[in-house]
Amino acid sequence: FLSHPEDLGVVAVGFSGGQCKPGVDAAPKALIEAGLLTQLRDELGYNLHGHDTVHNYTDLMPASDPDYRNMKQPRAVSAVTRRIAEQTYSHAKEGRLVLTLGGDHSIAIGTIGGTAKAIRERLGREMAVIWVDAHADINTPETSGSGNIHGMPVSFLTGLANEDKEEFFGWLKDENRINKRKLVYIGLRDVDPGEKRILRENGIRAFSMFDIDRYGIGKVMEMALGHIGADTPIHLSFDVDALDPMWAPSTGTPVRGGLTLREGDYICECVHETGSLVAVDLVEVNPSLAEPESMGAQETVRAGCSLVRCALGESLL
Ligand code: EXY
Ligand code: MN
Ligand code: MN
Ligand code: MN
Repeated sequence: FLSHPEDLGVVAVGFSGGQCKPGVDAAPKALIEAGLLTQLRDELGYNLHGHDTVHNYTDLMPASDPDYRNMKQPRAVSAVTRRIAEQTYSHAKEGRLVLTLGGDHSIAIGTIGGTAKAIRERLGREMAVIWVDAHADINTPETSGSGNIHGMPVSFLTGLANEDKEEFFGWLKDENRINKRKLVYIGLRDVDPGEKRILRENGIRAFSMFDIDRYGIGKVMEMALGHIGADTPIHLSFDVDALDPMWAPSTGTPVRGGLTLREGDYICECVHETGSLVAVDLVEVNPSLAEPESMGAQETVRAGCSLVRCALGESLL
């Protein structure tokens, strides 16, 4: 699905407005300083585009941003994700593979919104999304208990949440949205009651940690990719909190009982192996949340680098 599979469009997003803990905006810098982009260029052979800047979108920050429909910082998140959508769109429109380094998971409104539109225009196809996360991030503004938008991106992307006003995600159009039948979750273990109802009522395919324990990650990936169907462009949105805190402690909403690093890498390897990957997000690494002496921040950054390298083909022999 890529006309330039060796060309990688990089969007480094230093943004934390989808939740309340500072520090997740420092993740792209930490991942890059750990050598991620150098490895992608020198070891995996990608030509990088757009990798020289970490965007913080300060020009888009509103002077005041009161809650709207229970959403916190709605104008900032809407404006930033709108800009991100333009960035991922222009890479994907060129036929490049797109890598976005977050940032909190609200940014997926932009990353997916932009690639979905480009894939429609370039290939006339609906793309699938594999959402790897401890959480479902499918609250509507009304079902959310926290008001944090990083718990809502999937509801906006699937059209389950709607809003007409430009400054509150009204810029999202059908061309930016994804088909809920082509959405698959992996790794869920902390899903709000309202989200469970949404998943059930909409028949959304989800593989929880229960399924991974029951079937093993090999079978789960077979079923997940089977649901999407062969020959469908795939956007992989990987929240590092899908990993167990043993591997990724430095993240805003850690939940015990998660994926091993090896299971996370395996998910990424399987997606790479399809040959259908068009975009990858890595989000929710927050280097400032672990005790400095615990090395938790470095461990989490290292895990994040490993996931991205696996998604981009490191494991091929
Ligand atoms: N479901 C909770 C909420 O909506 O606030 C927690 C969401 C955490 C979201 C993290 C990024 O995956
Ligand atoms: Mn090329
Ligand atoms: Mn998430
Ligand atoms: Mn999460």
